[in-house]
Amino acid sequence: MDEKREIIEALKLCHHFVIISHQNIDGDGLGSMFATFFFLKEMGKEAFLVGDGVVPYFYQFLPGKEKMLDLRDFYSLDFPWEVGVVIVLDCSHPGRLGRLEELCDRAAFIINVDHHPDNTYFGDINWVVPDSPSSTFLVYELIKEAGVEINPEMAVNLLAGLVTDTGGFQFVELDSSLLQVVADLISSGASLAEIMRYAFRFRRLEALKLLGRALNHLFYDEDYRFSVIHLTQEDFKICGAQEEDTEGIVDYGLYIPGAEISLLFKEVNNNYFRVSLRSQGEKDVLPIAHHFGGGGHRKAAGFGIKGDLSHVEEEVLGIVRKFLANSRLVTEETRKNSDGWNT
Ligand SMILES: [Mn+2]
Repeated sequence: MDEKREIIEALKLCHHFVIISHQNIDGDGLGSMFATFFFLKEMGKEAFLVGDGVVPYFYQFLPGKEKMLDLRDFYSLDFPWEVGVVIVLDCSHPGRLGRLEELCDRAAFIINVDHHPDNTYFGDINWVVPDSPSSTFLVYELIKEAGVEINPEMAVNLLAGLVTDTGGFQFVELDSSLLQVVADLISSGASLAEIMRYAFRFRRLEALKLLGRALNHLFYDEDYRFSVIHLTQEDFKICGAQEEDTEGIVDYGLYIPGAEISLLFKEVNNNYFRVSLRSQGEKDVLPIAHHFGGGGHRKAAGFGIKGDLSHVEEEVLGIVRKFLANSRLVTEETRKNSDGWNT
């Protein structure tokens, strides 16, 4: 039996579910959680959405967000059962769950559905498909396989995950089979224009001011073809901005013709930086993230690092240059070899 069928059998068999996703939640994490919640409701099950932190304001339009419980609210519920089945979505390993990790420790059974290539297979059932454009795409397949009709609440969430994780279908080839899934979700009640607007253009003034500062700081290394943007605590303070206001800023580094990698340093606490990495073309940024103890995808990854800005930048950029020099050597080597073969 494949994992998809196994999951459906487990869902049929059990009655109570806890649904969680990674900390610093994004559109795919939320979309997967909410769509799974409405799917389980449709199956007549009891499900709880448990979160760590607030839902960013530009994702508040997603149906289901009002059902989200904080961990403390969840524990204060008078529930007649222990933490039974925990469904973990869009999360490569329990360490990325933050405070929610303890739900995994208490779980009798863990269902792990994800598309991160560095997933650690921490569940009792692990359905991990690195080629999948989003985790909501997997939830979509699950709902289809179960023969449950997709209602508008599910459709909006499923499409939102797909749209946000692919940068509005810019980081993935929108082929006819994927377009058919999009069409199916639209005919089930999702509006692509609405999702696009909230995900990419619905930004408060503080976020736009922060974007302005970020672009002013942008540095481009012509030799190695990467961009660097940093945002310090001072930048956040001056703009009255929060970490959620950095959404999408790292992508601007890739606008420069020839840029292969973009880095964003966010000082989220004094001398603690969260670093976002993006790439386009053939470059894989996951090894850089792994080098610093982080994770993610080949074209979108991240990690955390302590220190003051100049030291942190020096250390990280040193590794980035080394990595790019190596990967260029490899490319040149391949070209030489292939020339050799051709002549
Ligand atoms: Mn995802």
